[in-house]
Amino acid sequence: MRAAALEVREGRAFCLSLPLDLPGGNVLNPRRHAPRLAATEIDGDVYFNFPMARLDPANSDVVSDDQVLLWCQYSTQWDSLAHVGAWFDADGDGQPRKVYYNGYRAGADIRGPVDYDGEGAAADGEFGAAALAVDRLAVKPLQGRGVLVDLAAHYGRDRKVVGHGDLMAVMEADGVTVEEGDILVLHTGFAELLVEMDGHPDKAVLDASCAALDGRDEALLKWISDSGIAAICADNYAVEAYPARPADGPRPALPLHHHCLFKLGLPLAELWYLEELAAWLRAHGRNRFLLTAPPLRLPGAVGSPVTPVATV
Ligand code: UVW
Repeated sequence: MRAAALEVREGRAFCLSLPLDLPGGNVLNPRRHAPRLAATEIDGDVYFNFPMARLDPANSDVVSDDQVLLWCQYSTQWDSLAHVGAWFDADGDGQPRKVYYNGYRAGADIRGPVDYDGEGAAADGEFGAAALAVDRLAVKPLQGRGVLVDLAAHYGRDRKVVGHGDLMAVMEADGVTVEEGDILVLHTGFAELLVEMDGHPDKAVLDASCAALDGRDEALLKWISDSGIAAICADNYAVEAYPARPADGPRPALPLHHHCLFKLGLPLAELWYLEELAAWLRAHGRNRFLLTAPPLRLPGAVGSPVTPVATV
């Protein structure tokens, strides 16, 4: 944390969030929708431009307040460790079970409304992650030294599945080093493309654009483990290329998520907006900054919107 604070030299801050109503529509991920805002109500009165004189003629106030239906991972977001688990023999009894990081169990700890495989369904009021929820990152709170790797500066907007060799080459060319505890931040240009699409994302163009990590590259996964980084944040859709490269036999569909969220306990963040920060860092020959990015302190949630702030 002290090392992160020492990166604050100019006292200038950058917002690393997209407007939370982007990408727009739901072609990027059909199960996620833009936030739906509405006014609050009480006793049939809508509290928007509400004249408080209706309660007492002497009142001069006018009040608006609102509510939101929020898909937690629609836009700029954190994925908690409760986001992706696996079938795994955590007890060593030869019986794979549905578990998450550190052996937390589907059903007992990560409580869903549907009993898919005998894990049990959450009773009323019990839904959500009783362990590993995203609010842990708010309580901590999530802050540290961000280190930006500017993949977009090297690959432009071409589709590029980035393996260990590619990442090392970009880092070496730009003089980037990461140390234990750093937060790796990957600029691919994907979020800028979304901004330009202005709420009407073209899935075919997005699928064929920008860099994404190769989750099937064992050397890359090993480097992530060995580097000791605390989290990976990217401006693209899933940090890793999805769908992943084909592989035979039983295997995770999201191999980088599996490695980071399930095996390492390393949170992932997606759809961050990095254009201005990346340009400023490049212009000033820097790649490190203080990153402050706590999610919502929303108990039980698996993911969360976030308004990350980089201070340089
Ligand atoms: C995918 O859905 C591919 O990734 P995530 O859930 O992490 O956004």
